[in-house]
Amino acid sequence: MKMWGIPGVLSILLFAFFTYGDTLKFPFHPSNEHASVFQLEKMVSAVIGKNQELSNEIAQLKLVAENLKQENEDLRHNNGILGQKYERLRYDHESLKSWVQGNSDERDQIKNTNMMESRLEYMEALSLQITPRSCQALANLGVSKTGTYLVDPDGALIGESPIKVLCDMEADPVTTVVLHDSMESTHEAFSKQMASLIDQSDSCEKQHGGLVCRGEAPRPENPATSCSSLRRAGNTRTGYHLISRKKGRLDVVLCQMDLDETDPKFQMETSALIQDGAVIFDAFRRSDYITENSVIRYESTEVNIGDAMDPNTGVFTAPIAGIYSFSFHYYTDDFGLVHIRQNELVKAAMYTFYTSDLGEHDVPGQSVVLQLAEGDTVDVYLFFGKAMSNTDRYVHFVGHMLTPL
Ligand SMILES: [Ca+2]
Repeated sequence: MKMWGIPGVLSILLFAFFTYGDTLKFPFHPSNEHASVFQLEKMVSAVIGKNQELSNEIAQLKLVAENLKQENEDLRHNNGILGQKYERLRYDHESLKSWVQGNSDERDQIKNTNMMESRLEYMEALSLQITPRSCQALANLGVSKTGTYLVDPDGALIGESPIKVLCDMEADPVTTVVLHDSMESTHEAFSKQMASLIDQSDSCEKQHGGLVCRGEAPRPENPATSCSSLRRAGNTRTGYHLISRKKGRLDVVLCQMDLDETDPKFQMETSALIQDGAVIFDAFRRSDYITENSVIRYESTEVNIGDAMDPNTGVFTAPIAGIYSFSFHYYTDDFGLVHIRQNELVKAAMYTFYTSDLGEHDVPGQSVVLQLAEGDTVDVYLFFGKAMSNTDRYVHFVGHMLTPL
C-alpha cells in the first residue's frame, strides 16, 4: 500500500530516533570510532528488523481489511437475497390474503345459499301445515292459475296429511279434481280426505276414474252445534268451545280437534252452560181484579225481558226449556183462593179467610220454582175472592228463568 510508503519509512525513522536517541549520541563519541560503527550497524539492523515487523503487521492488517471487505460484500449479497425473499413473502402474503378473501366470499355465498335453502324448506314445511282445505279456498286466497296443488280437506294441523289435487281455477265454481295417484299415504287416510272433501264441496261426482268436486258447501250453522261442525267450519283449535244444541243456551264443550271424530274424547261435555238471553218479567196491577174463575191479567209490566209475559192475557209462555222461579202477591180483605198454575195445573195456592166486617186484611203471596219445557204456560188463577190493588201496586206477578235446560 502506498500509504505505508514514505510516511511509513519516516515514521519508522522517527520511531527509531525516539527509541534509540540517547544511544545515538553516545556511539558518535570521537574517542570510540569502532564502537560507534558497530553501534550504528546494530541500530540499522534493529530498524530493519522493526521495519520487517511492521511490514508483517501491515500485511496482516491488509489481510484483515480484505477479509472485512469480503465479509461486507457477503453481507451486501445476503441483504440482497433477504430483500428478494421479503418481496416474495410479501407477494405470498398478498396472494394468501386475496385467496382467504375469495374463500370467505365463497363461504358467504354458500352460507347465503344454505340459508335460502333452509328458509325454502321451512316455508315448504309450513305450507304443508297450513295448506288450505280445497281449491276454492286457494282461489279465495288469490291463486288463479290452474295446476297441481296440495290441499288438506280435513283441516290443517289435524287429521291426515295434505293431498295433491288438480285445481281448475278457470272453472266456475272452482273445481277440485282428485286423481287416483294423488295420494301417497294409506287407503284409509285417502278415504278420510275424500270424505272431508265431499263434506265441504257443493257437489262431487266420479269422473274419468277420479273425483271431481265443485264449489263450497254452505257454511255450517252459527253457532256450531258440535265440535264436528266447528271443525268443518274451519275451527281446528283444541280447547273449550261454545256450541248451541238447544235454543236459548250455549254449552261449553272440550273439543280435542287433533283426535278422530269417532273418538269418544273428541267432544267432551262439561256441565257449564251459558244462558243465551235472559227471561225476566214483573207484571203488576194498579186496580182490583175481581173476576172469579179466570186468569188474572195485568195493566202493565215493569220489566219484560224476553217478552214471554203477555200482560193482556196474564199468561207467561216459556220461550226455552229451563228452571224458572215465580211469585205472586196481592192485597185482600176477603175470603179467597188464588192458584199459580203450570199448563193450567195448580202448582201453588194462596188462601185467605178474612172478613172485611172485622177489618182484617193482608198481602198474601206464594213462590214456586218450576221446570218448564219450551212453550209451557204459567199463570195466576183467581178461583174466588179478590186480588186488590191501587196505585201503590199491590199486585205483582214476578218470574225469571234460573237456568236453561
Ligand atoms: Ca290434515
